[in-house]
Amino acid sequence: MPVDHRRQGGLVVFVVLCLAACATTPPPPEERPLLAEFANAYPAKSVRPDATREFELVAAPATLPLLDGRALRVWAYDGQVPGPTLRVRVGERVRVAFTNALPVETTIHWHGVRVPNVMDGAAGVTQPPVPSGGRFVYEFVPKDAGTFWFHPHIRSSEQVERGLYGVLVVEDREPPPYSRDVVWVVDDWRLAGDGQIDPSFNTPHDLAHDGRWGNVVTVNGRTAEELVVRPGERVRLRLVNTANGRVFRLDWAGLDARIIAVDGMYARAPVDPTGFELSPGNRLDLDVRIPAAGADRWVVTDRFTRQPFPVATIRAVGEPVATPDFPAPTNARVPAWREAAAIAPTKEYALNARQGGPFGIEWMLGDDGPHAHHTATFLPRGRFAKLRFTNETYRLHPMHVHGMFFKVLARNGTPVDEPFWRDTALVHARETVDVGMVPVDAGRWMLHCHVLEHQEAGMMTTVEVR
Ligand SMILES: [Cu+2]
Repeated sequence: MPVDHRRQGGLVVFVVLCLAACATTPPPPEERPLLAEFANAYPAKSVRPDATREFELVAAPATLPLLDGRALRVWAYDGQVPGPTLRVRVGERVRVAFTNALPVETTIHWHGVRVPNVMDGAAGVTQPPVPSGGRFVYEFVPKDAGTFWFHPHIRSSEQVERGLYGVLVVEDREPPPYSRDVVWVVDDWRLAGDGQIDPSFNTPHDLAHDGRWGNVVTVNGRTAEELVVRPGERVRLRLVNTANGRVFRLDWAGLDARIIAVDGMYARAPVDPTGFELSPGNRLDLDVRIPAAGADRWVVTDRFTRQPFPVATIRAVGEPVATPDFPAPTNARVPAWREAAAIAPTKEYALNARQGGPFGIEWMLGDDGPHAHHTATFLPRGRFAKLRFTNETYRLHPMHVHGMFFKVLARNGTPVDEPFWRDTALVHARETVDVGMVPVDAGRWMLHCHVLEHQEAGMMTTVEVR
C-alpha cells in the first residue's frame, strides 16, 4: 500500500505539537496539592539494575497430584500448579525465556508489575499472542518490591482456570527479618463428575453471573493446606487470589495478623485484615505473629459466602523461638488525597451488559461497546486522573488497571481513605467507585474486569498514558 507522505507529515506535526503542549500545560491549581502529595509515593523509575536473574518458563499440559492428591489433568508452568514462585530482589533485571508448549496460543501478563508496555503480555494490544510451539523473552526491571503474579492474557477464563498462574516475589533490597516468608495461592476449581476440570468454559450461567465459581477451593493446589510454624515465629504471609471469579473474605481465627501490603505495595500503616475482600487478582501481605504459648492451631475460614468453609490451617509445633522484633514495613507516603473529592472524573465508565456477541451476552465498560481496545482513554503522564466506575448491574466487578496503582477515593459518593494503593478494586452490585491515580509509566494499558468470564465477554478497554 502506498504511503501518503503528506498525511504522515501532518501526523508528525500534530504529534510534536501535542507533545510540546502536553509537556508545558501546567496542572490546574486544584490538582497541585494532589500531585505534591503523590511525589515519591512510589518510584517513577527503576534503579539501574545491578544483576540479571534468568528464568526458563514452559507452559505445557501436565497431569499432577493436586487437590487431595488425585491425578488432575492441567495446564502448568514448569510442570507445577501453582507455577513456580519467581523470587528476585528489587533492582535486579528479570529475564524470562518463555516457551509455549500448549496446544493453543498464549501470553504472560505480569499482574501489578510496572513493566515496559511491550512486556505487559496483553495479547493484541502490547504483543501478538505467542503461538503454540513459539517462544518470547520477557524482560523488565521491577520498580516496586512486593507480591505480584503472572498469568496468560488471552482466553484467560480457560487458561488460568486450567492452572496457568505463578507468583513473582520482588523482595526489598533489605528484606525485613521475618522468621519465614510464605506464599499462599488461593484458587477454586470446578470439577466435572469424572473428577477432572469441567471442560465447559464461559457457560451462559457463569457469564451472566459472577464468573466461574468452583466446587473445590485450594491453597497452593491442596484442599487441606497446613502451614506448620514454630511458636513465637513472625511470618510474612503473601496471599494471591488466582480464582476466575470467587472473592474471599478470610477470618484469621484470632491470630495476630496485620495487613502490611495490598496488591504488592506497602500500606501507610498496618491494617486489621478483618473484612478485607480479596477479589480475583488481589494480593495481601500479612504480618502474622504466632504466639509463643497458648493456642497452637488456627483454621482460616472464608466468610464471603453465606456458608463459611475452612480454607487452610496454621499449626505451631515444637519449641518456641524468640519473636523477631522490628517495626512492620510501611510506606508513609501513601497519599490521603482528601482534596480529590472536588475533582471531576476524568472518565466515567458504566459497567453494564447487553445481549449479543459470540457468548449471547456482552459485558461493557462505558459506551464504546465490548472489547473497546481501540478507544483508549487518554491519561496525561504525571497528572492526576480520576476514573468513576458505575455498576449498573447486580454482579461483582473487580476492576483492574495495568501499569499503575490507584487509590479508592469514594464509594457511592462517600469519600474513603484506604491507607494503601491497589491495582484491583471490587465494585459491588449497583455501586459507584471512584479511583484516583497519577500514571507515570507511558503506554497503552489494559483496564478490565478481573472476573475472567466478564473480561472474555468484552469487559475490557484501554487507557493511553503519554
Ligand atoms: Cu465483571
